[in-house]
Amino acid sequence: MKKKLSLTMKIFIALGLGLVMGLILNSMPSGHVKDVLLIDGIFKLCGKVFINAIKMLVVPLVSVSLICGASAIGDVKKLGRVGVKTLVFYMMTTALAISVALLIGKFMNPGIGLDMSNIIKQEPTIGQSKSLVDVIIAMVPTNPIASMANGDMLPIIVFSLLMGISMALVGEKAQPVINIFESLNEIVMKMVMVVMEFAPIGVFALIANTFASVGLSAMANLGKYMIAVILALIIHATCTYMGVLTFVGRLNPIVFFKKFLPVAGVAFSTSSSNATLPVTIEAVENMGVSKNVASFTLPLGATINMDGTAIMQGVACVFISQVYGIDLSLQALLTIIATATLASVGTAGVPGVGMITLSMVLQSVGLPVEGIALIIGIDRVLDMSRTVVNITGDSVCTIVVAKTEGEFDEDMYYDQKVIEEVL
Ligand code: DAS
Repeated sequence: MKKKLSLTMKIFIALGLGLVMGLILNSMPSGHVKDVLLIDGIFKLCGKVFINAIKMLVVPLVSVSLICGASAIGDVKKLGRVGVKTLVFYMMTTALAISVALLIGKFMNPGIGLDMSNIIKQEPTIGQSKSLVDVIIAMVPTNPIASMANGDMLPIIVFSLLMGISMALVGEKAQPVINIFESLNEIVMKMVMVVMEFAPIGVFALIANTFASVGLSAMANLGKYMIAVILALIIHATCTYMGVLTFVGRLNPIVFFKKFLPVAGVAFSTSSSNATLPVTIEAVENMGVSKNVASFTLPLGATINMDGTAIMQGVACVFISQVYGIDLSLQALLTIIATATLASVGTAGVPGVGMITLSMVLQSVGLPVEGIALIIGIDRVLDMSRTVVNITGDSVCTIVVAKTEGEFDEDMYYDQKVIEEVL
């Protein structure tokens, strides 16, 4: 029976065909077929429709998933000490992840040399005309519906978090509404998957259009972008997580990484934290974490903790700002850190979700969402890599929190078989 091509394979094929088509068009002289029928016609139509579909999902995805996420963790009393510790750990490592990404992006300058500013000029709305006080005031919406209608992401995040936490604090009486939002969250996740099914068409059109305009020169910049993301992922996974295991957990990190390899393989191949969750829970319990901690903190992490995704978003913001010739002020960088950290709170771990929340982070600092067209073609490879970092962060935080709570069997972590192999 003919094996169905996976979406990942279809996107890779679309990427290759779009690249070839774009380079052929770039080498051709201007003409009616090239410019009107293809570039301004078919490719622009398919590319813009796909980008619009991604932008269409931002407000429902972020607001519904944040309300669900916050209602699940909102009642601090119910959450307990373990939950609060885990939450603090997750938020801190995500903020650190995106800071590392912004530094690597500023150091490598992946977007310098590729000028797309003639295609679109958009000044960032944050950090240029507003003081930090104004930015913070603007985060609290006077009319949340208007904020949703205008796609003002920071006020939407604040309102959604407050609503979710309030639902948790109301308790039983809010349960019918919580159930509705949980159903809505499933529906929105399905909408993400439906839109991502059209990714091959969108990627082909966007890549063909981009390379028809800028030619091979974009290859070097996209290569630098990929290297910057992967470098930041490696730095975060090794320095941050090894440091946390060594200095906070007082554990040998090599043992962890050795035992975690099979889980990393599942995450890489599925590009989904949610799909990897059963394997993650089993591996972490085999490393000595008690079932009741692992079965709470890991599903929580698969939803609210996405260090790898935050890293991609940090580098992508720098890349897109450079490509469009837009300087990011310190306030814009701080807004990116806040938005990407908060945005990851409710976003479930499914393939491609990072691209959708990226459009939200871009909007929060007024960067052109159209910049996604440049990187969406290669995003699948990066999605596989960053999903590995996402679940690694969940697991490292879980182990350290379990150890500080006395819910950890160190003998299981250092079981003899592993020591002989590793040390
Ligand atoms: N694929 C997502 C995950 O499962 C991450 C992302 O899309 O950025 O964690």
